[in-house]
Amino acid sequence: MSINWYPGHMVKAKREIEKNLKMVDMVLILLDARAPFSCRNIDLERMASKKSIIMIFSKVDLADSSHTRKYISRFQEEGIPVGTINSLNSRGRKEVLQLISDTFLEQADKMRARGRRVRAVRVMVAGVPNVGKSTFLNCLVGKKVAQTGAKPGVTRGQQWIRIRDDIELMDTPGLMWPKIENETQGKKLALLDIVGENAYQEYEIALFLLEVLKEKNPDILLDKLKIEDINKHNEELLDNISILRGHLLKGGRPDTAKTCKLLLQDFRKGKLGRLSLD
Ligand SMILES: Nc1nc2c(ncn2[C@@H]2O[C@H](COP(=O)(O)OP(=O)(O)OP(=O)(O)O)[C@@H](O)[C@H]2O)c(=O)[nH]1
Ligand SMILES: [Mg+2]
Repeated sequence: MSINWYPGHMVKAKREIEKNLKMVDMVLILLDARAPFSCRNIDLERMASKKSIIMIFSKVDLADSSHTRKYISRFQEEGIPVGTINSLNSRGRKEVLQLISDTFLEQADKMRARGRRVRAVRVMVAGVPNVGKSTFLNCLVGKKVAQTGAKPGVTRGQQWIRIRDDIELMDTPGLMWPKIENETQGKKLALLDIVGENAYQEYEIALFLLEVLKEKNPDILLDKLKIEDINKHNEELLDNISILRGHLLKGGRPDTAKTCKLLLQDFRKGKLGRLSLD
């Protein structure tokens, strides 16, 4: 199965970002902390290369902390300023704001050197679908602003939200198109609910999840999913889970479709525990 997802509105998303880039000093790219490399889009990074770029791992509460630390080092080795946030409880908010102003310092110095007045840094938040852009924006602003932005048919000027004296945010986050380079990455993005559900089959993605669990965190299979023997084919494990959870069709056959759906849901809500994919 190859996951190929690039619906029409992603073309529009790209154009929108191109247009909005002209108005900002900095692009803050949100990446899912569970798979930050898979969420990256080199095309966007190229488009934004004349601006400052910082990357923030979202949903850090759902990721495995030891992996998060490793991913952070790898981004830093590339010279990318990086931070983390849990937008649901605002943990990391202060650090993100500090990272924004620190990153802008160099640009501000250049402005000063050219005799220009240094104004507040203008930041656009961008990220793939469902990565947490709206929640993040609301968290930074401290009240609900996102969601109200997208009104089809209503054209209006860009709004800026002042977060601090030195930071202004574009009120609508940029929808970034996922760039899928290979099958595994596509499956990760499907698992994270980043590609639309019409691009994959839940069965395949549930099998992929079981494979990842076997490899990275068998304790989840043993303790959370109560599987006794994990050394079986994934298809068989799935049947075991159906039976354990009582997902059965008439005649007692496992209701695989139901199990897949609920398994994916549980993972996405963090009910299986913290898990990193990259
Ligand atoms: N656990 C956890 N969930 C989060 C976090 N941030 C966002 N979410 C959840 O992720 C889901 C998507 O969040 P949104 O803010 O709507 O994401 P978005 O990027 O704006 O999505 P689109 O506008 O559809 O592209 C929601 O269910 C949020 O509650 C976080 O830091 N931790
Ligand atoms: Mg949104």
